[in-house]
Amino acid sequence: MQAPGPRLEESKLEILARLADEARAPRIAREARAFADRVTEGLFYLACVGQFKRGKSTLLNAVMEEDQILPVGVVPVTAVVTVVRYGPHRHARIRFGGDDWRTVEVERLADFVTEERNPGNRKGVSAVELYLPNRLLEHGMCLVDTPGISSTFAGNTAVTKAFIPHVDAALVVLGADPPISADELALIKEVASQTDTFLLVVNKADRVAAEEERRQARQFMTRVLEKELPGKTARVFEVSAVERLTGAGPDRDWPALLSALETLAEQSGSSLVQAAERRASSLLSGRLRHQVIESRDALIRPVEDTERRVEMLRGCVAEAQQSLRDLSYLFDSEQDRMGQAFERSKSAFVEIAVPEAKQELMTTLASSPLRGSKLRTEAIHQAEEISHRWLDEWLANAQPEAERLYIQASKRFVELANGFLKKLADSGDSAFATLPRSVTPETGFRTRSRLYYSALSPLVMQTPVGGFLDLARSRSQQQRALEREIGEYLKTLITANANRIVNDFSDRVQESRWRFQNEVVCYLNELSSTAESALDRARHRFAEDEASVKAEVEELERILEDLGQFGGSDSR
Ligand SMILES: Nc1nc2c(ncn2[C@@H]2O[C@H](COP(=O)(O)OP(=O)(O)OP(=O)(O)O)[C@@H](O)[C@H]2O)c(=O)[nH]1
Ligand SMILES: [Mg+2]
Repeated sequence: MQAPGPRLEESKLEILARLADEARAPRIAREARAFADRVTEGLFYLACVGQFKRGKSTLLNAVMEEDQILPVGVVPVTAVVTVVRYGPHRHARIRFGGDDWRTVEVERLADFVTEERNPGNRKGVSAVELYLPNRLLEHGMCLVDTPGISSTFAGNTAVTKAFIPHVDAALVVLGADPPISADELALIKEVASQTDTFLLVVNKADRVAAEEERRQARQFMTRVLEKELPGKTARVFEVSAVERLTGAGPDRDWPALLSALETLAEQSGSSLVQAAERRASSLLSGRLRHQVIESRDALIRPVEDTERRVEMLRGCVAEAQQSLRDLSYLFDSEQDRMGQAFERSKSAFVEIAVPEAKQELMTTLASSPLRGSKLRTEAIHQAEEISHRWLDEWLANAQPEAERLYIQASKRFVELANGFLKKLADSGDSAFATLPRSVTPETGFRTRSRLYYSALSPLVMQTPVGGFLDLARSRSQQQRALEREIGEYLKTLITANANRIVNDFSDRVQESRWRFQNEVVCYLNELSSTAESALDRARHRFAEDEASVKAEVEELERILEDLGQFGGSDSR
C-alpha cells in the first residue's frame, strides 16, 4: 500500500495523527487529533489543580460569576475533568469512551462529574465540556476543573495526574491553613516541570481571621517555593471564593487575580497554544515511535524470538512485582524501626521540653505587670511562642537524623531497584532505553528527603475558656490558675504537634514508596502490552504470505522515516 505523503497544510499534530492511523495506533491517533483540534481552535487549558477540598470548583464558579455551575461540596466532589470554554450560549456536552459527544443539560453535570453520582467514573465519561458566554473565555482560554489529589478516592488523584500533560497553565489552589502539604508541593513541582505559567491561589482566607497568621502562612509558602522551584516565580493571590460568591467580606487579592487572568487570556494564548503543540508532538511521537519499532521488529525476527521477548517482558513485570513485594516486607520492618527511633526521639524531647517550657511560662507570667484578661491573653500568646520555639529547636536536630534514617532505610530498596534496572539495560533491548539508568534516594523517593511541616495545628490553638473567672481572682490567684490551665494548654501544643510531626514523617515515607512502585510497574506493563500487540499483528501477517510481511515492514519503515521529522532518538 502506498501511503500518501505529508500534505502541505497539515499541522505537525495532524501528521502525527495520520501516521498513528497508518501504524494502527488508534489511541495515539485520537490523542493527537484532540490536541490538533485544540491548537486549530486556539484553545489553551488553565487547569485548576490542588488537594481535595481546597475549593477549586468554588473558585472557578466565582471566577465565572456562576453560583454552583460546577458541583461543590463538603466531601470530595469532583471526579471527572471538566473543561469550561467559550460558547455563545450555555450548554454542556459529554463523551463516553471513544463515542460521539452527547449534549446534556448544564443542571445535570453533577450526574456525570461527581464522586457521589458517578463513583470512580463508573459511567465511563471520557470528557466533559461546559460552554459559557463569558468574556474571559472569548480568546481561547479554557478553565479546567480537576479532581482533588490525596483524598481517600485514589482514582481522583490518578485522573488529575493523567491530565497533567494537557496542562498549559495552572491555577494551583492551596488552603490558608495548613500552608502547604507534601503532596501539594509535589504537584506544584510536576506542573512547574512543564509550564512556567502558574498562579498560586491561597483560598479560604476567611477561615483565618488573624492577619498575622495569614502573613506567616504566605511567608512560609513563598520560602518553600523559592527553595523548591529556584528560578521560577509564581504570583500568590490570597482570596476567599465563598466571600466572592456571596458578596460578603473584603476583596482581598480578588481584583489582582482577575486582572492576572484577563492578561493571561488576552496576551499569552498563542504562546501557550504553541507550547502545547510542541509538548504533545514530542510526547506522542515518542510513544508512536516505540510502538512502530516494536511492530517492525516483530516482523523481521523469527516469531519465536518475539514470543520469547514477550515472555521476557512479562517476566520482567512479574519479577518487578515480586521483588517489590519482597522488598515490601524488608521496607516495612525498616519503616517500623525508623518510626520507633523517631518516636523515641519525640518522647525524649517531650519529657524534657514540657516541664522546662512550663517553667519558662511561669517565669514570664511572674514578671509580667499585666492582670485580668490582658494577663490571660499574654499567657496564651507566650504558650504558643514557647511551644513554637521548643518544637523548632527539636526539629532542627531531629530532622537531619530523620533524613539520615530515611536514606538508610531506602538504601537497600534503591540498591535492589538499581540492580533490576541494570539487568534490563544490559539486555541491550531498545525498549529499555528510556528507563532511568538508576535511582537514588532522591529520585527514587520522589517526595524529597526534606520535610516540611505546616504551621502548628490550629486544632489545639483554641483559646482555653475560663476568662470570666479571672475577674473574681486576685493577681496571685489568677497567676496560679493560669499556670495550671495554660500550662496544660502548652503541654497539648507540644505533644500534639510533636505527634503530628512523627505522623507526617511516616506518611511521607509511605507515599514515596508507593509512587516509586507504581511508576516502575506501570512502565513495564506498558512495554509488555505494546510487545504483545506487536506479536499479535506479526502473527496475522505471518499467517498471510511473505509479500504481505514485506509490505508491512516497508510501511513501518516509512512511518519511522516520517517520524524522523519529530526529532527524538534514532529509530534504527
Ligand atoms: N470558608 C470557605 N469555604 C470555602 C471556600 N471555598 C470553598 N469553600 C468550601 O469548601 C468546600 C469544598 O469546596 P469545593 O469547591 O467543592 O472544593 P474542591 O477543591 O473542588 O473539592 P474536590 O473537587 O473534592 O477536590 C465547600 O464546602 C465549599 O463551600 C472559601 O473561600 N471559604
Ligand atoms: Mg471540585
